[in-house]
Amino acid sequence: MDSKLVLAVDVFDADYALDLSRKLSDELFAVKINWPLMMVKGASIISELSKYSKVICDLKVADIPNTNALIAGKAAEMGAWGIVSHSIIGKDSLQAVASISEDLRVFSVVAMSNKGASQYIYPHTDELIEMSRELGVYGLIAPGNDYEMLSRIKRQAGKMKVMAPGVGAQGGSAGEAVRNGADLVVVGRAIYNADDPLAAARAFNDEISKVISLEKE
Ligand code: BMP
Repeated sequence: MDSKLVLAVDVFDADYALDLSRKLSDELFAVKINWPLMMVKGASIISELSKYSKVICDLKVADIPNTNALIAGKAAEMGAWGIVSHSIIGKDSLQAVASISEDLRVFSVVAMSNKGASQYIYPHTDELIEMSRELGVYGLIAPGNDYEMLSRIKRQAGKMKVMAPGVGAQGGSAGEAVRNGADLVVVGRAIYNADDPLAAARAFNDEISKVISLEKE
């Protein structure tokens, strides 16, 4: 299936993460792992999950270039399809991640879905997009619950893909996120905490498909 849905598997139970990724694989573009799962399972979870889906390592690397390169290098070695990096740390640090491997797509954080993002990141979003473009990154992280900011980022993204978390538990709607420019929609709790995660994932995909077909009309 040609899905735009990215499942955030922010759980501590690796068996549940693997089970969910296997059962939902047909509904997903990728699974996204973050520190909760990495902390209990280590980097081996990347290759385990890769059996079922593309894996995006949302480690939000935000360190000096050498440390960023060590982390991104390990993610690539374990088979990650993509990695999320902060960009506000500066060009040298983002470049260290971007130059690891052509097979490791970098998503650069240029805005976030939490309220506090408006304090320091939002005032620099336009510059961060420009810097990400210069470094040839694959994609940008934009808030799926702030449609004004999301569409502003999409307008400037050019070839870069826009991946939007903030949908479901954080109040954003998958349909509105896509209407406002999301190429990929991240959903975590609204799927992995659902009584029927497969049905929940299908419902998000239906919502997205409706918007896409309306846009085509
Ligand atoms: P949830 O759908 O349960 O709120 O999960 C969202 C996921 O996206 C989490 O992994 C979170 O760390 C991540 N995320 C986010 O919520 N907002 C951002 O701006 C960037 C993120 O990576």
